[in-house]
Amino acid sequence: QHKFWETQPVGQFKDLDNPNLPEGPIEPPTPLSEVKAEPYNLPAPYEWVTCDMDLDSTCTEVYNLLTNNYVEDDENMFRFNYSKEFLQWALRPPGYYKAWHIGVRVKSTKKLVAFITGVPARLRVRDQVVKMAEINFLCVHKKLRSKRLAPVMIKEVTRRVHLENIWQAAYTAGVVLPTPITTCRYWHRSLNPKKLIDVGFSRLGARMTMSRTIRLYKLPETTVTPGFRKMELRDVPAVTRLLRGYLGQFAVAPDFDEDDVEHWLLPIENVVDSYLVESPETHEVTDFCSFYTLPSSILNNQNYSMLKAAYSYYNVTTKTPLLQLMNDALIVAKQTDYDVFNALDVMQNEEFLKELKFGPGDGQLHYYLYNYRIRNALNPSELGLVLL
Ligand code: NHW
Ligand code: EN5
Repeated sequence: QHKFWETQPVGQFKDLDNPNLPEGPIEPPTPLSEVKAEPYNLPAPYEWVTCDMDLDSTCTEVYNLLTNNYVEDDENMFRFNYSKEFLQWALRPPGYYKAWHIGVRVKSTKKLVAFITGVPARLRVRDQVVKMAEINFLCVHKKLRSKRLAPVMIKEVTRRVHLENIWQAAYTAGVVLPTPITTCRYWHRSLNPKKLIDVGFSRLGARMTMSRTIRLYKLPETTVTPGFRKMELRDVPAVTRLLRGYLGQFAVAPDFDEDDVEHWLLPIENVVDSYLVESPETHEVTDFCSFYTLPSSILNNQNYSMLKAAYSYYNVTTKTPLLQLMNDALIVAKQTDYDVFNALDVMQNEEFLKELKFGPGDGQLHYYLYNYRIRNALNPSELGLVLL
């Protein structure tokens, strides 16, 4: 069934009903001298490369590989189109390792045909803070699929993570693997319903006309919360305090310090956006919301080639009702020309999804840990982690 995953230190399906297995690492670290010093063997035509994401030329090659070969929806109508600026942001957080940005090239032509990455992160699982790698952007060129290249790439990134004395990882996937710590659903809030319907992202509801649909999703021109503004560098300490206080309640969540918050949440145009509420009276930062920008290529449409999507990231309230804060997030996303605002049913998101007219999507997102067992699957609302 899973010839590769059965050999890996991950929760296995056969153990799902076993209540005696302890929570925590599945296997202990080995001495670094026992970590394989040489890269795994690739089929003869290919070679490993470390991708220097500082180089615009390398970034362009990675961008092109992903733009043409990365994740699609189940009907192959849309494909994620991460921008170069986004990739540079996602892959160079505080303390990142260049060696974890791994490419596979054709030896003879140097063409980039596969990619996988890790970035370091501290994740808290219940009361334990664990150093981990977040693995993302696994991609094999469409013409090289089903040749068991992915397991070699996963073993190679694992080896390079081990060399940094890190023994756990977190990752997400749209496919079911052994075994999810939780399974989330994507929800979608139409901002530009006419375009979404024209490109087949959504459908006109039963007994609905286009003009009724446009009216249904209409939003105010301006935000309503007094003191709502974009986050700035000077806000990093206050946002870190807010976020740390908030994420403490979830079973699995990142352990962010100020450097992490500066990197992951300070606005970068067309990459990540953060807004907060500064009390007009006390100047205290009381609430915070954020989203990242991930367009999708529209694969077979005469009129449009790109869908501009915002993805809900981390949101925290202490004073403003969450519904009102997220409505303001929708308003600024609409102002900045996004077509759709997406969110997972993680954290407290269920509190606003239905009320703010998000509808359930046809995609799921499964969350996984490598070499760390969790005794029972979590409810999505117990998860405080969003991966890009
Ligand atoms: S999820 C997005 C993954 N990328 C895509 O879906 C892009 C389009 N698809 C492809 O490029 C976000 C290929 O289909 C890929 C598979 C490359 C996906 N995760 O080479 P084979 C991430 O990037 C298993 C894990 O023949 P292929 C997260 C599959 O179950 N495993 O397939 C990445 C089978 O194993 P099994 C996946 O279609 C997390 C084997 O691969 C997978 O040519 C990585 C088949 O290989 C997936 N998304 O290439 C794990 N998709 O046992 C990190 C398939 O079932 C683990 N497979 O026989 C932690 C590592 C670090 C540890 C540190 C201590
Ligand atoms: C980890 N970093 O399936 C990424 N997207 O619902 C890897 N559906 O956009 C894992 N099929 O439902 C990625 N429209 C896993 C997700 C892969 C991409 C994916 C889904 C998520 C998606 C759209 C389009 C479907 C097109 C046909 C969808 C319905 C929207 C509608 C709006 C109005 C209210 C009801 C819902």
